[in-house]
Amino acid sequence: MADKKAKSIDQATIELIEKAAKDNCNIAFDRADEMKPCPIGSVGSCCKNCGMGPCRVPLPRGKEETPEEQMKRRGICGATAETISARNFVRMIAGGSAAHSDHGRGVAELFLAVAKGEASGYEIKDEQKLLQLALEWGIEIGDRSNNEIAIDIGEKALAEFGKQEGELLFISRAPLKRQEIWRREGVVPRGIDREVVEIMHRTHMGVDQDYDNLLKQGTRAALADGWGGSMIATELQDILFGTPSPLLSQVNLGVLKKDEVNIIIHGHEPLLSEMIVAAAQDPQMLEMAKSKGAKGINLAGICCTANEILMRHGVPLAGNFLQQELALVTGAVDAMVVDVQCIFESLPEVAQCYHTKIVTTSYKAKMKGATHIEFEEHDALTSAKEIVKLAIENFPNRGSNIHIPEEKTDLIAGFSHETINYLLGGLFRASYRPLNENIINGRIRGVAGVVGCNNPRAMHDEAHVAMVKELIKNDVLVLQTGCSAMATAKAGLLVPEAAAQYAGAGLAEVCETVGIPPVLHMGACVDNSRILIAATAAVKDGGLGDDISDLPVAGAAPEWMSEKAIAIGQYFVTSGVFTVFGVTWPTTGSKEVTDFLFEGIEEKYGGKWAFEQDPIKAARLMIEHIDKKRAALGIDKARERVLYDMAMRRELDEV
Ligand code: SF4
Ligand code: MSK
Repeated sequence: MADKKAKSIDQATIELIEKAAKDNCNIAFDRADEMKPCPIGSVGSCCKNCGMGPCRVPLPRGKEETPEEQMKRRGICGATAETISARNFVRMIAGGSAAHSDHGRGVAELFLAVAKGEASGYEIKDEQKLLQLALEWGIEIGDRSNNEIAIDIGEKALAEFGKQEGELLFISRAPLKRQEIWRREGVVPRGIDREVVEIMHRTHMGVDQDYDNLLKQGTRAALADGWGGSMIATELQDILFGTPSPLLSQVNLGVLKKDEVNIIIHGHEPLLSEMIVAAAQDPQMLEMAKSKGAKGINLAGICCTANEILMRHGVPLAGNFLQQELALVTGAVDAMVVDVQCIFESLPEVAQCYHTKIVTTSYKAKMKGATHIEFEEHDALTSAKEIVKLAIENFPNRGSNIHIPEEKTDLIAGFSHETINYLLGGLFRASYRPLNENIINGRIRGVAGVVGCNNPRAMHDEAHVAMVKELIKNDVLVLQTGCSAMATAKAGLLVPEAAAQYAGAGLAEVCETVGIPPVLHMGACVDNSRILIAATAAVKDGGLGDDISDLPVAGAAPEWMSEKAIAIGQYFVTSGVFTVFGVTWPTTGSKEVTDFLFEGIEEKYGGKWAFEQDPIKAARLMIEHIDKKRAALGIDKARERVLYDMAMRRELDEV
């Protein structure tokens, strides 16, 4: 059992929080203690969308509100608590979709530059995926070169952002029934930028004043993220940098090395970090490191940039979101390179307690107190070498106040949709059939996507680990991305041996037969689009209904904090997935809006939200939902027999 007073279940984190206190270094855990969340803003009841406000419309405490009282709860402009709550919620979706999608746009721009031969150092790594996408998008292949084909793909991908009319291209990947639902509800996204801009317009003072209509636009923008911007990012990154396949690496702050130059890569976009991986292996750089007394150059990652370079190069993970400051507190990080998203503005301040250089690399994300070395796509290797050099030169400045925790755990990552396909079906008959069959026969009860951040309002990593353990114990195969995958990796759940130790008998049998962990690391936050593809592949393989909402699947973000998590949750829900969030829920200031998101939305989209802070209870809600879907499919009886059926056991052995 975790010590309830501790701020984390992770020993490395606990040690470094203590060290930060000794070093008089203020970190997020301290700030969370010092500043409680605003009780009005946290439930979505504060509007500051114009200069007449901010207007606060909190629920009255301790008593049921009469309809008359409810009508009086309005902003100066007359906006109701419902409108204010829905506006705040969909603005979060706009923020999240914009972040993922602008990442996708950056990838598309680099992709096009590479195809045109204007970005030296990069090349197309996955030809098969390039050709598949060309076929899917109706781009001529013939005897054209890869670069010629890639130019057409890059242009088509970029046009998705500004498309004024029509449907996003990847919408056609969804099961047909799902596409019909979206068309019926009028939420098929047009251009990604258009959907985000329309949210900002409709939530401006005095525009859309119907919460249902606001949430509808929120759905359209969220779908533009999941089946648009994020999917474009994932697909083009795979073509450019290689589609991930399983590899072994390690996670936690123990991956830092006392006698090497430590460089941490943090953020979300792998464009420059791909080059930093190359620069860190450059013989000249290694020579320079040795001349400064270091034995080598050690790269490690934080947050989703880390997941990207882990999945493709096996670069170890230093830690997740709440460990970013703690990496500096070790005193052993010579440079931390950041790109965009999830980066604490406090990093330069924390770095001052030690010797670390903070390097910003995106013109979109600068910080006071950091060194800016801009990512130059036309000559990225030069920027990357400059950064590595800066870190090497800083190595001799390390003080003696160093503590690298011992904790580091093995993990297997790299489970792209393509890999799962091959692993289950074999190279020549790649398919989801074995997965579907094992779901139908009940060895696998269902599949859960557990994703998202850390949040210092909850014990670091506890909910991720407790929830995932409960799910796999109950034979639910878990797919993960983001900081959640790192949390469970630290707990030792991302190795094949975890199946025997933690999984239920049915899931363990399947994992042992295929040789996979019971928890599959699928990548970064934009790679939640891989989960949509995997779900669609399971539908298309047959036997589990004809829509994502028929599948025995569920989603969760037990320690979420970012607007991106809300966008992801909304596209999961409106793609037909029951999705549970922990920590806090941002619309509870309005009963109508919350009731709609928790119940009414299911009638329209077949998926719905839930909020549960207790990770075990949340896991049980997911399992209940999975069982309900199994019953609807008529496969609930198979599960009752599964542990007793020797013929089925023999059949599995023969796979
Ligand atoms: Fe207040 Fe309306 Fe202005 Fe919001 S838009 S701050 S509710 S007056
Ligand atoms: S990095 S969005 S804290 S998962 Fe993708 Fe982690 Fe959440 Fe950032």
